[in-house]
Amino acid sequence: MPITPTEKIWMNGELVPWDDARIHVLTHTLHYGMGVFEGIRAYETPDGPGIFRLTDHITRMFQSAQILGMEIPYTPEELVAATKATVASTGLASCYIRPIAYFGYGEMGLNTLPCSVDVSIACWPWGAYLGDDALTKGVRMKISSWTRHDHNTMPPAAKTTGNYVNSSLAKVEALKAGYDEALMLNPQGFVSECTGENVFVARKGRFITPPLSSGALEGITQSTVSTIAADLGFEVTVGELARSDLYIAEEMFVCGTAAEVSAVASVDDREIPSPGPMTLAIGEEYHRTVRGEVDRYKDWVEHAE
Ligand code: PPE
Repeated sequence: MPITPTEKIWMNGELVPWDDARIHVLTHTLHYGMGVFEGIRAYETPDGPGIFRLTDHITRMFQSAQILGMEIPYTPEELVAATKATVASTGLASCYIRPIAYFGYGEMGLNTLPCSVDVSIACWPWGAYLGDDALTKGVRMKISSWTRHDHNTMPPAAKTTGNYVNSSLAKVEALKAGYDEALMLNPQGFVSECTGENVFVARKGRFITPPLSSGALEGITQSTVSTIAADLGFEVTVGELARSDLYIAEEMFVCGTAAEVSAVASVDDREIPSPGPMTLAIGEEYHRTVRGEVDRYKDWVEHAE
């Protein structure tokens, strides 16, 4: 999806003009994929842009860095404040936010220990990730020929730049085959997640979402949606899903910061009732929640001071 430039990007402590946010071609992470990043959304609210679960996203970024053995030269509080300042500098009512920490210029070779760590935060307006009607019409999914990373190959719990080679291969394969998104199985053959979303499948009236051990990212939307679903009176459990569970799903949706709640209309051309009534209720409540319209979830919406 195209990027629309905004005014400023935060780079290593400073807000610099958009066009000046450049890096050297010998930047370490460009070569070896050892970077950690986040995808966050700010939504329009009557009190200005509300950044949804900002602190949780920054916390996960530090956990991703911890897994890589990367020391981010800022505190989480500093990056929370920097994110708010970046959003405020654009004057946008809503946007997508992309913080990234990466090994910088100056060292080459696989040893990251001597490398500097650089951090930047950019934001820009971004529309619906899987299409405007993803909640109401549903997306067509294909099980990928690519397998999700094994825990001892690439750490799936870390949101690292390098992990997305796997996701991009699967995404492009699915798009070229005429589908909207790919579903990834892990090396044991169980459902893990999509290229950029977690998965929820309804069987026998309750939702099942795969555990972290399946190789899925610990999704913040997955956690939000699990809370919303339970509060709406739907049962949600964490559990293993086999391929055939998807083919006979009563309802299915995928969720992520970018994709929000998107219904699934079919998997490998097996149709799934879409959007199911539970999916629709959860998706609509998510829509209100991120905009600060649901009192009990208001603490998730973080405003610039
Ligand atoms: N799994 C993967 C692999 C993933 O990339 C995401 C986010 C999720 C699950 C859902 O996580 P969360 O956003 O915390 O609910 N994917 C980001 C988009 C990837 C992209 O760059 O494109 C996102 O939603 O921002």
